[in-house]
Amino acid sequence: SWSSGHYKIRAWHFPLRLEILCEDEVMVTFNSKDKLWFETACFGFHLYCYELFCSGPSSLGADLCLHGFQHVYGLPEHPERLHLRDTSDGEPYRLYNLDVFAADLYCRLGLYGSVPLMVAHKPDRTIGVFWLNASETFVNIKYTIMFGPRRRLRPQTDVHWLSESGVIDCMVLLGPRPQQLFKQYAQLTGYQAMPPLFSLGYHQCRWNYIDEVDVKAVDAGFDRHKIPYDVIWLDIEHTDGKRYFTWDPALFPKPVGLLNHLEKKKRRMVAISDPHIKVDPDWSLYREARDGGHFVKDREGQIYRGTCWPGESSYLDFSNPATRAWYSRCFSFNKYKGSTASLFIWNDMNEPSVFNGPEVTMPKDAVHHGGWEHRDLHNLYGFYQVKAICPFTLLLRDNIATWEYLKISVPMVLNLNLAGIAFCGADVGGFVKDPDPELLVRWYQVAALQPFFRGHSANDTKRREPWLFGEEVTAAIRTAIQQRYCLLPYWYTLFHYAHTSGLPPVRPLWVEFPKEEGIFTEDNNYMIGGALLACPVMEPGAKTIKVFLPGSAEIWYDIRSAKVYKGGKSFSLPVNLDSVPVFQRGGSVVCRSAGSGTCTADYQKLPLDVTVALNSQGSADGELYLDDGHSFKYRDQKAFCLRRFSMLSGRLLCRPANEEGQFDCETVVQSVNIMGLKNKPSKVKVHMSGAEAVSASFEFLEAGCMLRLSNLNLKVGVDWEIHIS
Ligand SMILES: *[C@@H]1O[C@H](CO)[C@@H](O)[C@H](O)[C@H]1NC(C)=O
Ligand SMILES: CC(=O)N[C@H]1CO[C@H](CO)[C@@H](O)[C@@H]1O
Repeated sequence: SWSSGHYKIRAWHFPLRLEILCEDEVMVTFNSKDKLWFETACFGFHLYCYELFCSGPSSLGADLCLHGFQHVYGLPEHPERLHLRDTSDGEPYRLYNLDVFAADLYCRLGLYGSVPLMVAHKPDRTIGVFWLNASETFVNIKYTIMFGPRRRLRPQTDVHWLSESGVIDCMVLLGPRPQQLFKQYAQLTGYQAMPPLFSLGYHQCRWNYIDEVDVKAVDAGFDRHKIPYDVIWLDIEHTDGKRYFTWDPALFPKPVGLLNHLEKKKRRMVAISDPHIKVDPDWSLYREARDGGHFVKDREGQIYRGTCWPGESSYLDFSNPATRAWYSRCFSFNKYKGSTASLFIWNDMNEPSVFNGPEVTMPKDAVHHGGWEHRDLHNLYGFYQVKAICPFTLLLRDNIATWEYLKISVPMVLNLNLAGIAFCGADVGGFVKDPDPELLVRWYQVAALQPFFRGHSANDTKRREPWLFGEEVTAAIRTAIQQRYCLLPYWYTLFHYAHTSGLPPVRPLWVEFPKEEGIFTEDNNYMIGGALLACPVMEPGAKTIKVFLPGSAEIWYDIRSAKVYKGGKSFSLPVNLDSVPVFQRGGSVVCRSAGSGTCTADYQKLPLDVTVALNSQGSADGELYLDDGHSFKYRDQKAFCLRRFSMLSGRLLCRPANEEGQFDCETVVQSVNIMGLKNKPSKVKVHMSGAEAVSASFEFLEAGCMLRLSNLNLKVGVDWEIHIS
């Protein structure tokens, strides 16, 4: 046995067993049920694969007992609830990347991405089990209640992992707090990249915007209807015969002109680029890939061919470093004709999707660089593609325009966030079929509160740009998108945390309230950062919704009405089509832009509204992260600033949260709202460093006990204080 601090590990060699203990209590047992298993089979080696290393099918597995736990999460991506189910009555959770058109709800088969991280939580500890393997993997989960020490009833979760190939490389992350677990996982697998600010705005996509005229008309529609947006996306049909890196000469004859037209309004375009390359010896890119040895091979050593959008296609082998280097060069302006710096890339179909392959993917015996079989690295294929050009998104696609798919998008986004994929969101409106106007509005409202916000729909759906359903619908969608833009200072700060500490921007309620067992399975309501609780409306015809605000010592404020609620209670809240219930936690400070502009380019110019929500002790704090929003200067030259707003005993301070960064910004705080004051103040004074204190005019709204200070014009980058007496 070994020990370190509170922890101890005990090991037995036959049968192999490992126990992880904390304060002499067993937390995790490895191989508790003796299911450790290796099987290797080398069939086919002599017959087919003379020069190739070909392992053939094999399997390996192991089981772990998580003592005291009865709630496990993670293992995305499945169209499933947040809290994973006991699988003894049915199929195990399967991790195998598949392009499933209109996936069935609650199906455990596997979708576009697979993350072999399971997170287990109980009131005093959050742990993670990371099973590092990229082959087809199954996970069985069994929840039981056992007699523990001193005959106390003790829950436990037994987990059985089974993979097709590789070796067992299983890591247990010990937490104990959720925030520490996220950091441990990020240290192991990498932190979320800092997204450029524009990518947090609204994206408009469709399969397909037909031609340049269509793109310009949709773009103009957003201006005409005063709806902010940042990016318009082009799906496969914009290419010349599904040859990526090209443009259809009739439909998009002047792509640079189109990009410049959008760029003048500070907007961007995204074009699709899939990993399958049309078999076409007359196309130079195909020839380069073929002659450079950049394609996946079949078991006979020939270039593998499958069917995808262009018809017969070969697949780039991104596991080969030389292929990744070649692929990234394909995006240079001189090779990708018609592209400019305002064109961004969408990598799709990289499960990889093969229309005539088994389960619409690549056969497991296809052969990659170094002789690895596809079975060994299947779940990493898309990872290697993005590794080549390093973008940062993961999309959920092929959902259906129904209320059930809207609802399932919330736990799916939460489980992805738990597993380190922060930047995700569902296709607004549902990819397949046509949403009715009410569903479309609700979908915008829900998606505006998720990290990645993009409208998307299939080629046989009706057009659904936000202004096509009458003024009431347009207005409700406009409000949802504007609210999103106002909240960008907060979202950007959350991504700064994800980037630096691994904290997911959106979180299940238990992450913020780890001791409240009643919310461990809550799916519909969740936290955006530590300050805002979202409970969007997801029922048709809703007149009221049920809200539960956690924490019996907490105070919450409805962000629309400033109405105060005590935590630990549930209640029903009246709603209409415009309602997007969000509550701010007492003790927090949230910064918003005062206005939404036409796109994120206006963001730096907009002044800020600061909302201080006091807790029962009359204090609150919160941070704001700022940088130029697009470059790596925050990293290379420390050109950023992180400011802290803290309120205690009637004094609100604006100070640096750390001294590390240097960023000159003109952004000013225009107004401050303080919610939860006990009495109307008699005086409010503003102190700037090195200047005389000045009195500020204020309003006091008795109903919400809210103090409102406007026209402040205080630079956010300098120190100041507001004293209330
Ligand atoms: C949608 O695209 C698919 C694939 O190209 C095509 O087969 C189908 O006909 C298209 N549907 C419509 C309505 O355009
Ligand atoms: C191909 C692949 O990624 N296989 C992995 C599966 O198992 C072992 C342990 O994690 C890894 O070392 C292999 O790289």
